[in-house]
Amino acid sequence: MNNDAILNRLKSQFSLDKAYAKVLVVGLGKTGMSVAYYFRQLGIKFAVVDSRDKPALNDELLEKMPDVPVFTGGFDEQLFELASHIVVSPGLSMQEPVIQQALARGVIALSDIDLLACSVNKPIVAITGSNGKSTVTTLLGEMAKADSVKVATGGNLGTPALDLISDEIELYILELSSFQLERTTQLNAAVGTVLNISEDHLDRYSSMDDYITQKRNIFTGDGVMVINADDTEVMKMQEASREVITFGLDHSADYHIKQTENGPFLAFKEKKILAVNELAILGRHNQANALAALALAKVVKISEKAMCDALKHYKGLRHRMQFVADINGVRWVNDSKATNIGACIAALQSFEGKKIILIAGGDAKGANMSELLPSIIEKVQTILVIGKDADLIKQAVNDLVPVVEVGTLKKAVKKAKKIADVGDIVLLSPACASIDQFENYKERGQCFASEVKALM
Ligand code: UMA
Ligand code: ADP
Repeated sequence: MNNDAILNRLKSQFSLDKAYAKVLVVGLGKTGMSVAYYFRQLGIKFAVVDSRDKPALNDELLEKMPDVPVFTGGFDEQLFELASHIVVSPGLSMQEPVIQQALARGVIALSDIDLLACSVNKPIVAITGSNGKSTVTTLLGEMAKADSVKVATGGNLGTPALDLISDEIELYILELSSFQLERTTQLNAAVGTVLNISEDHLDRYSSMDDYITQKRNIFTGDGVMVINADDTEVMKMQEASREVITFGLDHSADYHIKQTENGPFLAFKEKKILAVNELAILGRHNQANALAALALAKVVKISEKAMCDALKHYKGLRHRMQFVADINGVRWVNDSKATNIGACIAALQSFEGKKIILIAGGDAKGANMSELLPSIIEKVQTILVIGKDADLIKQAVNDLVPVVEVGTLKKAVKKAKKIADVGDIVLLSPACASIDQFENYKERGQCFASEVKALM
């Protein structure tokens, strides 16, 4: 789309008139920087504010746009009082008092995702859920590439949505977090999905209902809804006036697993698509992810051959159920991205028997750890707990399975080495965020992998 067309849309959808708008970009991380480039390209004036003394991308902004006013080290109320529009980064809660006061005064809040939706006229696929977002986003991206579609994938995945915009792109695939969705009002994706709902980010939301309400925003508009038939909360999101496609492992669904004499198949209604044993990604939860990706791909008209090619080759992302090493018959698996309970349960359920030595703990983000208990009792022989909320896991397990408080990941690896026997699996699947002890889940996963490799 050309700049004039985008400016017209911004004016009609958000009353954002280049001549009069006083835009405040709130937050100077990756998102804030992408918003700055976007407004600069459209010739819209703006200021930037960040509560941190030295925000992540301050130097880049100063270098690339030295004329842009930047305010750091706090949120000055007066600055917000001058604004007609605010674009708030996902890392910031919309409950910040200055933001709430601005909204009460009638300031218009929009997100980078709203801006993207205003600025492209190619289909957008929008993917959210408590778990599986990155896997489904990248898998669908591989399906599109296998069909020679010029595709851009990003959002919460890493590349900010606005940095994806290019005239060449034929399809946008966005991974969206509840933080991004909570401030997005005009998405209107061609197709959207909520993959699943389990407890997460309860340090940011007042209740599960609040969290679920934000997730539901993915369906704003009139696009096709891809719904997980196994998830009662997601099932409730269906709208009678909309086209709905379902997927599920346990309940009747359009995309499901069909048992045949040649084994289980991914199937659409009666039609077999691909044998489950041809999937390159492993674990039952990944069968659900594959079904969701098939449903989304069908809506955006990706050929079935391309879908199957991708499913046969896509091996998944790092730090998600990643095999690290087999040392003297003990398998070590890195699932550092399991930052909530649902992901940890999925990991535990991916293994047969009761052979897992589980390394878990970190920042529980307000979650109730006792939900892990049934899977722990079924699958885990010993738990090594680490991090800030180690005690929450210990209390939840209540001696029903041996728990050892090791404190750090390095110590956990050493302890696991001592107690593991041939045939055991040492699984890092923390059910918690990493930020109490690491920069992020990647650093945690790398630490695990290097400690394990040092044992070889
Ligand atoms: N912050 C301040 N003051 C500010 C602005 C930010 O203290 O004025 C803090 C935030 O509280 C947060 C950090 O700075 O701790 C980063 O926040 P941000 O909004 O500036 O982050 P960005 O660099 O813009 O990255 C964001 C997403 N980050 C978050 O949602 C926290 C990235 O998702 C996303 O990849 C990126 O936009 C591009 O779309 C990361 C993430 O952790 C991977 N997501 C959460 C998750 O997956 O669980 C939701
Ligand atoms: P997200 O982007 O939503 O965090 P990822 O694909 O990065 O999702 O996976 C995060 C964690 O969730 C990993 O531990 C992974 O094994 C697990 N996971 C992936 N898909 C599912 C699913 N459908 N249900 C439960 N857990 C899942």
